[in-house]
Formats: sequence, structure tokens, C-alpha cells
Amino acid sequence: MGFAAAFLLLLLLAAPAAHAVQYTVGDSAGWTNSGDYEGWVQGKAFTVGDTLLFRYGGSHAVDVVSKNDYDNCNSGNALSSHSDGNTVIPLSNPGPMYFICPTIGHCAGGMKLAINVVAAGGNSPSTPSGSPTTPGTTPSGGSTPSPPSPRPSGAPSIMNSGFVLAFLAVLGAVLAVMS
Ligand SMILES: [Cu+2]
Repeated sequence: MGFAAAFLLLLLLAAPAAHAVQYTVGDSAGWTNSGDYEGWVQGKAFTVGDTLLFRYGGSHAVDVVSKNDYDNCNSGNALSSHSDGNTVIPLSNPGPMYFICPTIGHCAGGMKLAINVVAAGGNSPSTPSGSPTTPGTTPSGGSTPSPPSPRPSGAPSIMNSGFVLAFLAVLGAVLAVMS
């Protein structure tokens, strides 16, 4: 138990900063014909690797459609259709994705969702502090090259990670002893 806890803690801390997000469409209200999905997408950054979860009752379904069919509420050419009530859609590729409910009148009433998926790792704002920002060595136009800095920029972060590992080892030992 102690080792398991320490191991889990180690995994947690060593996990990369990339975190896939599962978005529940419509949040707690789910996928319904009274939802405001244009409003729901506001402020969300859908990224490759994330997933959408559609939760809905038996009168609804989810069709993945083209933009044209989204605009026209046409479910006749759906790229994929889902009616299990608990549909997880992986966002595998960057670009727009379109979803409608194929039940008569629902899409026209607003039960439709359009999102834009962006590529992962482009400009992730959640870069950990361990990666030192290397300043771009832009030549200032003069003929004198900038002298190379003798200070190894990697040293502080290596020392930090060494400290964290040592701390984890001690913590794991303590947890193992305590249990
Ligand atoms: Cu519906």
C-alpha cells in the first residue's frame, strides 16, 4: 500500500503537462433540444486529443455531419451516427467538426453544435517552469556577433528535478514505513 501510494504520487508528478480534456456537451444539461450550443462553445479551446461527451435521452441522437449538412440540418449523409445516449467523440484531427441531432425539428430548433479543433502542442500556455526560455539570438544588425554566454542554461532545471526526485524518494520511503 505504501509503495503503491508512493508510486502513484510519482506517476502523478512525473506526468507530462499535456492533459486531454473531456468536454460534456451542454455541461450538466447535456445534449437537449433546449440547449444553447453556440454559447456553450464560447471560450473553449478544443484540442486534438480531447473528447466530447454527448449525454442525451432516447428521443435524441448525434450525427457527425459536414458543414453543409450542419447548415441545412440534413442528417441524410451523416459521417457517423450515434444513439447510445452516452457518446464519446474523440477529436482526432484539427479543423472544424459539426454535430446535429437527426430527430425531426431538433436541429432546426438549435440542437446543433459546431466546433473548431486546434492542433495539440502548438502554443500550449501550460508549459511548466522547468523549461528555460531560450532567447532568440536575433542579430542586432551590427557585424559583431554576440558573445556566447558561458552560463549553462540547463543546470538549474536539472538541479530542480534532482531535488524533486530525491524528495519523492524520501516521501515514498516515509509512506512505505507509515503503512
Ligand atoms: Cu434531439
